[in-house]
Amino acid sequence: MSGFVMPGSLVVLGLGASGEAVAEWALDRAVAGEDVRVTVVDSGRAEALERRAARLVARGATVVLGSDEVPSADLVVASPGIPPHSALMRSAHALGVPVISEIELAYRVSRAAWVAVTGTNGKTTTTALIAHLLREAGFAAEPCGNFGPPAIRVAAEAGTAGIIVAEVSSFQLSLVDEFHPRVAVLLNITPDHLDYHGTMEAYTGDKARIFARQTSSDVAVIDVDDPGSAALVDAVEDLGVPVTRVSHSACAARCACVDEGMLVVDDGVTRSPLLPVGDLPIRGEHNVSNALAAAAAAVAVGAGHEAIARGLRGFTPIAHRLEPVGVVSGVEYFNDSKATNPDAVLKALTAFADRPVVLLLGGRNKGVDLRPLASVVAVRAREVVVFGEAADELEAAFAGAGRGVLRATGLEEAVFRAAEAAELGDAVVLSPGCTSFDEFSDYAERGDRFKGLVAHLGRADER
Ligand code: UMA
Repeated sequence: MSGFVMPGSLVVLGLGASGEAVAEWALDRAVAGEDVRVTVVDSGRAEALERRAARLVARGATVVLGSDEVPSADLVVASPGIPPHSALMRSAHALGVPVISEIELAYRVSRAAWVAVTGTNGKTTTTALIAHLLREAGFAAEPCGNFGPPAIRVAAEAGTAGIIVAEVSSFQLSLVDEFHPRVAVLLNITPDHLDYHGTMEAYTGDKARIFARQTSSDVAVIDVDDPGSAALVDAVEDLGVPVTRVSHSACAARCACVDEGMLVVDDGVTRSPLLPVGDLPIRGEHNVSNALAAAAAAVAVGAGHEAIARGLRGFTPIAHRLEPVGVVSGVEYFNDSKATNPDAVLKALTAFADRPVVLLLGGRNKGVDLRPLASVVAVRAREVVVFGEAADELEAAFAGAGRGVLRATGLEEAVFRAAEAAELGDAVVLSPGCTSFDEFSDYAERGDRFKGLVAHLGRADER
């Protein structure tokens, strides 16, 4: 425990995965004899919330649903999805007590070293990959955070020899204070979550907080091919933090780059080729960047080059990120449901330079201008099917780019329209560029539904 003192009264904002984990952790501490009273407040009233609330109440918590009033507390821990200007968050700040994110709480509670990964896209793959590479090198590394189990669950259990590898979102970073990762990775910054942060400046500012407490004993890994993240290098170096640059172009000391077709890491002393780009099991140019960043982070922790190369070769792509889900009538289907912003879609398209794509775009827009996406996709995709709440906006954006689209109401109809439009050898890619919340509870449910629909097409094809 890094000197964390349990507050007498703790209020948790939001009863989703994050809030539930914080409340359970605090209740466990109460059972262990610590003096803490736990209250959870959620603005919603859904049935799933009632069930979750009943479980916590049975363990001694107070749960208030359907309210934006935060009762007095010594410490408030906010779920990441609660917007800064929401009534609930305003009420919490009005108390005048510390309001922190779950990731900040997990950091304060833990005794392990942290590797933290942020960026608009690629966080999950890179986080999973770093944990995989570190395990391959013999470290006790645990992935958690925005992806995987909530960080508080993992942090509370990890010992001093453990390494916590956390995917951290801008939402989680917006409420950190002491958070101080030994290795901090920034992959890219492109427009996303503007409905939450308001402006790109605010979004970038929250992402940059990952470096705020780092010192000359730490390492920052920053992708310099992405203009949004490259713009922060000078400020991080001004803090005295050594920066490992990530790039597709050959670079000098302290970098992870592609040099003559090989992934190379250079720690400032030794330059080590790892493996040919073509041997990576994950597709697309963005995954080359993710692999380089992961390798640089693993080097910074102390992993050996052989273990890193072995780990990169043996990594299994994760679900909902350009996940191959089957071939029906000579057409291959890919589930990229986690692509919820335009940049993620553009990155996904780089994986299909070798064949025509039928692209499924739609869902709920996060306040982002979709027109630049339409102008690129209009040229790149054989066919585009738009669906969901953003369908009108997408159709108009494509009309502006001089191109028609196919329309569908929801995902199911979109899949069937894509199957009709696809030709032998095409790839049908669900890379929606929007959130799933108009039709599903999250991107995973949307991706699973997509996989089910493709399996159904496959069965129909066999008959
Ligand atoms: N709520 C309120 N008042 C509000 C807004 C929300 O009470 O004004 C309540 C809702 O009624 C709901 C709860 O807050 O009951 C939901 O909290 P949440 O949105 O923080 O969701 P969790 O289930 O706790 O999941 C969060 C992350 N969600 C978000 O950041 C939106 C999960 O990341 C993360 O896996 C989980 O904590 C565990 O750490 C998901 C995500 O979409 C995958 N992340 C974004 C992304 O990747 O783009 C950042």
